[in-house]
Amino acid sequence: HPTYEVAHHAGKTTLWVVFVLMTISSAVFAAMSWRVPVGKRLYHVITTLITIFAAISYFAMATGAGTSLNHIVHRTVNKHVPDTYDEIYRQVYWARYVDWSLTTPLLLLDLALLAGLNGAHITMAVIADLIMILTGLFAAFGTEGTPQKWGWYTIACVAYLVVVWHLGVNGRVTAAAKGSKVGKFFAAIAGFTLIIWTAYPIVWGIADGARIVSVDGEIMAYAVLDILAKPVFGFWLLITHSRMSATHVDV
Ligand code: RET
Repeated sequence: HPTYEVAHHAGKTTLWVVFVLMTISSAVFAAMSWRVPVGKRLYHVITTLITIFAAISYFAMATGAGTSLNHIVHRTVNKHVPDTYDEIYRQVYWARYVDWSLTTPLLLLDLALLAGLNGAHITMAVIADLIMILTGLFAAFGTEGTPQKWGWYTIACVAYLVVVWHLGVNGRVTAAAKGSKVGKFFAAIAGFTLIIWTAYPIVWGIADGARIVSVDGEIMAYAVLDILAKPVFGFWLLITHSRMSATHVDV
């Protein structure tokens, strides 16, 4: 008798709510971009695309697409009786990884432009980020009880550290060189990003990984994080950009 770990009413409702919030945010960001000259719209364009991609991905998930059942055979070893096997099917929303593979590089680009990071650092950060998301996807479908699942997860965490290194360490230095206002703003918004982003592998570990949290719980946790990482981050960046001329980029 296999067990099914799938989304129920609370999870599905949450997906629709986030779809609506991402759509509204996209419209507001687009409207904000029309109020500034084209030459000052780079952050607006990047930030609007981020919430548009998220809205598309949430539409897919809310309508029951972008998901598949991961087949798990869980072995319990007991030396006094024969081993027992539990068969589990857990819903994995792979649409998230499609979303993240497009939106996390764009979020990094926002931060990299703000910091004035050079091309070498931007390329390394974006590619390490892509490796993190793709190996995270492999982890999500990796076979339990073999080194696959947590092996991929470990590789993804190493890639994440590379991202943190480029943005957190090098970005801080170049941002501070743009003046103390930009330096302080970068430290604040990059610090916020670091906290939010670090919560993703933790949620993954206890929900997808260890399966301690239900699929509904997982949907709600990612919903809160996605709203902080995209719309809240975006409003903070665009409003500060409009008030702080030193954040301007000539690209
Ligand atoms: C995974 C699992 C493997 C280990 C690591 C992960 C990191 C994911 C991150 C995701 C960030 C997503 C954002 C979405 C925006 O809405 C893939 C969960 C390290 C950092 C910011």
